[in-house]
Amino acid sequence: MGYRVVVVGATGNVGREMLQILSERQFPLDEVAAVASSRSQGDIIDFGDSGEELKVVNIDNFDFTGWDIALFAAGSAASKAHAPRAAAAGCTVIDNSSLYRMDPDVPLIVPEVNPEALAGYKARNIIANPNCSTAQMVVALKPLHDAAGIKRVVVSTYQSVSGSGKQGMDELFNQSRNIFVGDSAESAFYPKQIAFNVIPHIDDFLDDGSTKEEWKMVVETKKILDPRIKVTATCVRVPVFVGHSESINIEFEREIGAQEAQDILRESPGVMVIDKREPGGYITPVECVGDYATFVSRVREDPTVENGLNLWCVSDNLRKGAALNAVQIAELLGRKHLQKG
Ligand code: 11C
Repeated sequence: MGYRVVVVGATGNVGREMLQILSERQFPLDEVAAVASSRSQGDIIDFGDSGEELKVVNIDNFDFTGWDIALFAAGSAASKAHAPRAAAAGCTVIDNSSLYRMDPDVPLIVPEVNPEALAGYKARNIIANPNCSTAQMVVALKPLHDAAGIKRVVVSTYQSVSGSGKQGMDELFNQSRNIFVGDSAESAFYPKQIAFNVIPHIDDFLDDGSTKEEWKMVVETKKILDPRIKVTATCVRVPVFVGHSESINIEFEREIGAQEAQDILRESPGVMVIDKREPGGYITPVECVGDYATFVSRVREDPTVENGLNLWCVSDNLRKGAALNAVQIAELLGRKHLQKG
């Protein structure tokens, strides 16, 4: 006996990836529903590579009664409108939006990092999935924190356009082509030109001059990993289609060498170390697309602070940063709390 699973936002970048990952990981399913806004009602979409097709159902008419798990990937407004009624109908919500992440009654889970926090999910019957840039960073930080105690993290991100959805991907594609053939480089979606450029601005500005994306990395890392860790972030959009990269500087309580950190990371769940210290002996975003791992390269000591390390971290933002993490939460939920059969 399997689960009845709903994917909300099934026609978007992350929703499609959720269907693909449910199918490729052979999640034990009795039934899967593809749900989206009225605009997509009746569309036929693939259930991953399974060969099965799904007819998209309008979220406004969808009754969550009798469904076990809903993976929401339709943005905060849709989560606000529909997640509470799904949860109240007995369908456990795993929400990919930022809406519930900092709610003290909603666990914010990365299965490799804080699976024990899932125990509190029944308070609201909602579980939150972190921001993509946070998810990959905490997977790399957790084993190092266990080994030497992280005091402070300084992170700069290089985030792909797929993080901002299809419109971002379309703008990078069209603008690159237009510039190449000598047409206008006008931006309609991003605040500045994204093709052949970088933009130090993701999400809204806050009063202190940081952006909401940077704030999310700070508060989500504290909630998932350890509230004592100090984090400061600069988040930058780069002209890459898929794959977020991060340059991370870490200050530890105790001494930890680069070799020791590499050895620890090699043994850690969800991490893949590629660090040959030669041309090409590191990972770049194009190589991580379609993969489950959080890749770590360029591990080296930072002699400018006591017990400091630098590393480079890359992951598929649509997978570990979103859809894969959500499906892993569903798997954990099934194993620990919603056993079937
Ligand atoms: C980006 N990290 O790359 C964002 C996308 O809070 O879930 C995910 C936003 C979020 O633009």
